[in-house]
Amino acid sequence: MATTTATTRATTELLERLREQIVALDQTGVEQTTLEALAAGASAQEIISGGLGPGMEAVGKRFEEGDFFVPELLLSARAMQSALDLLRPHLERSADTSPGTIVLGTVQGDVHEIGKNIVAIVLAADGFDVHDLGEDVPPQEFLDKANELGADVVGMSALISLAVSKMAETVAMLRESDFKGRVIVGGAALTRESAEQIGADAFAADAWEALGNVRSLIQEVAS
Ligand code: B12
Repeated sequence: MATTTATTRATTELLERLREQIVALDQTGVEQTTLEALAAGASAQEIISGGLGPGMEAVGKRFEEGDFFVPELLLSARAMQSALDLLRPHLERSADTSPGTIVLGTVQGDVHEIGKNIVAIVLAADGFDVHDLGEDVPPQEFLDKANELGADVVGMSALISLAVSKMAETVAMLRESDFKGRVIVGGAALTRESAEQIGADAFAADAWEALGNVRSLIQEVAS
């Protein structure tokens, strides 16, 4: 019991340090602390949800307040991305057969990719066949890939408000086509309400909610 408490305290401190190091744009520190947190028994999910993610939120706040500019955003994103590379092997594929095919991307006009990349890693770790189209993806590309692969689910990310209209356009194009699957959306520019308004089947606030929702959507498609 005493050991568990000590481990939890160590993890909490490491996650706090990770948040600070993201804001300090300290890539080497972020990498070291990520490895330390894994060694201390923290899961990849805890490290992302409790350390890296909140660190990026704090960076966003600094940007809003005028303390940070685009170069700082880029440096924080680079630190986050290299931590994700370290975590990837700890979210290894858990199934031999794929429960479904997902086409994923950030919509046209938006280059934010980190959140979408986390969703891709988490879904792939659960065995899904994930086709990541990258960022700034035009509606037609989502449509072509989804139909070519007979995708079960199309997942789209948007972080800038201006890109939400492109997402709506993509959903409309998918609905008008032969696409028989479901659509899930996410990213800081969306809410549950706006996701519904643009005609998506589901919304997720983070990658783990995305996983649960994708599983349910796939069941719907299969039945
Ligand atoms: C890092 C960053 C950048 C980096 C991105 C680097 C990269 N390679 O991705 C760079 C420097 C490129 C950048 C550029 C810009 N940015 Co920026 N950026 C950010 C910042 C600080 C963090 C984003 C991030 O990575 N968050 C961490 C991840 C883990 O969180 P997440 O993306 O929300 O993802 C989670 C969930 O949302 C969900 N999710 C995400 N995608 C999906 C998809 C699906 C299918 C599902 C189910 C779930 C899901 O799961 C994820 C994991 O749990 C945000 C601030 C913020 N609070 O979001 C601003 C922010 C998004 N940026 C902003 C702006 C304004 C810009 C610029 C216009 C700045 C400029 N003047 O040039 C440009 C836009 C360029 C463009 N056309 O896209 C604004 C957007 C405002 C708005 N509402 O429109 C924000 C909100 C900052 C702010 N507070 O003003 N940015």
